[in-house]
Amino acid sequence: MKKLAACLFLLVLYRHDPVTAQPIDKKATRETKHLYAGLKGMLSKGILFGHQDDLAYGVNWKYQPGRSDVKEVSAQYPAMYGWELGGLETDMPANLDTVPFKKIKQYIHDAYQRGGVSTISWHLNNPLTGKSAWDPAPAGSVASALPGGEKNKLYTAWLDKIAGFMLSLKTNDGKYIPVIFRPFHELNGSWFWWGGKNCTPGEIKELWRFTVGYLRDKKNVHNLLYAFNTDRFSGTEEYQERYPGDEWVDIIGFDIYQKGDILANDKFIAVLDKSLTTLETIATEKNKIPALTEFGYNKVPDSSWWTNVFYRAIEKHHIAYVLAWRNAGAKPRGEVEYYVPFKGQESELDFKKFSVLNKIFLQRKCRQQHLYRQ
Ligand code: BMA
Repeated sequence: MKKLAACLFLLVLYRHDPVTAQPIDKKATRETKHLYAGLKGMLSKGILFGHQDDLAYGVNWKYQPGRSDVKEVSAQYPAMYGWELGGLETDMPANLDTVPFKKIKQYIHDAYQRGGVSTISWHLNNPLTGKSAWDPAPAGSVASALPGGEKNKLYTAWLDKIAGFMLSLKTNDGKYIPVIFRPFHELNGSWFWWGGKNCTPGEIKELWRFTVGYLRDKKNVHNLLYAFNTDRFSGTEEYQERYPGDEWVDIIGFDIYQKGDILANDKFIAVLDKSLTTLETIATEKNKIPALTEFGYNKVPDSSWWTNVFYRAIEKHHIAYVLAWRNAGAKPRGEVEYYVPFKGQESELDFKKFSVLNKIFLQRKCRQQHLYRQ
């Protein structure tokens, strides 16, 4: 009996030991393996705070070296950065949000130099129609990209470009910079061609496996961790319906946005809290790293949202990171979009308070974690 207890104890220890934890890519570079272990280690330490496109632009500015809306309100850069590759597949010089890929490479380099982490999404075009990621019609788009499908050759050529980009992420001394790749996000919703009712769960699982297998085993890309994520979900069953399998995923997460007026705060806290609990249960069972892969409340119209709403929902949870979506500011069609405050925004002071909470890690505390080496 004692022996059995000892064995069980060792098993639990092994499963949660960040050093022995391994990414799905057995040939992952040393730094990538360390990053995986480091992110796993975060689960018992705190939560890395991230922001999409943080170094590229903010509300009322674009491409001004050194700037960051997060830094301007909290006196430090975020710990994580989100970047987007939509448009790379069609040889555009800039992504669908007009950020040049050359600049993105530089930003990823800068982030790495300061010990920060980059995560990359990909709003890739529909390979069947040639239109945007938001073009779900006709059904069959996912099937067309699979081996044997009429667009598999095209899709594979797109993956060659993704592989080329990932392999171009190098330090000055030639080491590959590890990044988290988060393709086919929000895949339980029906707004993207790869999601919801636009394909069968079997098809998207197959496309996921093909994608990972191709990048890792055919193109020898070994500086990636793979993040799987849904949008809001009703429970374990919905979450796992399109999950491609434990040997294909490193990080699991979901995206969630608060909508409507601040009277809905309590509802948002309850939903986020409950979803995180479900996510953590699945992550423990599967030995994966849980994270909040995208979140936000557009224009943050509540002066105490960070400490009073967002933090209250996440504080008791063990997730590696949270990524706030982009500060696009005024967009071409006139809408305004931002998810972290900028100087003078009404939640600025509260964000400052949030940024120094024990459990929240921005640049300074993140750097001390030495996520790429031990
Ligand atoms: C959406 C919006 C769009 C953007 C897209 C990809 O949520 O922010 O403006 O083009 O993400 O980054």
